Amino acid sequence: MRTEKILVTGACGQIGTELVPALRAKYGPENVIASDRHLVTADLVKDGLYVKADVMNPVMLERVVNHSAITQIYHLAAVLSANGEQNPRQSWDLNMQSLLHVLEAARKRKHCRVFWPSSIAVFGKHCLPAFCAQHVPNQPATVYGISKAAGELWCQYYYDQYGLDVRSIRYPGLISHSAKAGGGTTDYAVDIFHQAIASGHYQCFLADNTLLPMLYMPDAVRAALELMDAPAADLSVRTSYNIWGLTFSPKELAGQIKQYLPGFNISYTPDFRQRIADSWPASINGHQSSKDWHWKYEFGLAEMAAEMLWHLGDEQLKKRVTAARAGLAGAPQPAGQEQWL
Ligand code: AKB
Repeated sequence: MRTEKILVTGACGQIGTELVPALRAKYGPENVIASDRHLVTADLVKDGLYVKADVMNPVMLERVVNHSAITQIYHLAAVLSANGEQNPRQSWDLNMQSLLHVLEAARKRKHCRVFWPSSIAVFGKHCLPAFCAQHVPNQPATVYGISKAAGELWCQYYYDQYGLDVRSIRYPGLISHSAKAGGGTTDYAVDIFHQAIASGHYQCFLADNTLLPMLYMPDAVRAALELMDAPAADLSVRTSYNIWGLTFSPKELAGQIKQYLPGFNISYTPDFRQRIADSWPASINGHQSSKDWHWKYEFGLAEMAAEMLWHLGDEQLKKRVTAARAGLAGAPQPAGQEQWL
């Protein structure tokens, strides 16, 4: 079995902060290079290899890939949906150029597998609002979504033309306790926990009943690892896979938080991000990923909210969450969304 040598770009972002430790645990810290364009002093540097590298510089990227004989690249660097709308041209350039640089570096290196996160932002107004299927005409409404939709086609192209083993997931909103959200439309689902604990109040930038697909970060990280481990012959999608996950609204999430912080209150002041959220489906159909690589998420809304509060809370809140969860042990769990079909 060959030793995998892994490069992660955009490693200091929301996904990288949890994916890099998972990769280091799986492949050994000596085999995983975290990289970002900012030199950071976080655990990513302390706990393993780190290079300061800009994915917009193809020469530098290829030097790292060749010098370390990289066999897998996780290309995470991107500008997300809300930030992207502030500077569309710059976001397009970063999202597209960096992907093309990575695909080229991997193609030239040969036998180098690529993981690239796409997003539910590829979906647009002509998609079904619920259980949006894998293959639909997608007309994204944001520059981020346009760059992800185009990127998916580039992945398919590199697979078809050069046999490049590139794999991708259309991530929904991701919720993590160890990394702040990074400029997306689903950020509220992370910020709400920080504000609930810090001040007992959250002013939400989406309307109370806005349903969006979401996933807890440990599930998102596991999905990337499982897809990258799947036998190539089993994969029928080389653009990007829909995956099953959660669906909830700000009001429903606030209700979960109130169970542990009864004084918590939320107000709603929708801003420009409401238009983006309204262009996305409330849920997606992940049937193909379950079929091809057996994807199943573990964390439901209640488990995710309890875990978030436990990780972010003080000793008192931790105790309250632990006690409440112990009381629930053995109780029937709510059905996963795929069972509603
Ligand atoms: C965003 O809100 O832009 C991202 C995403 C859904 O891809 N979290």
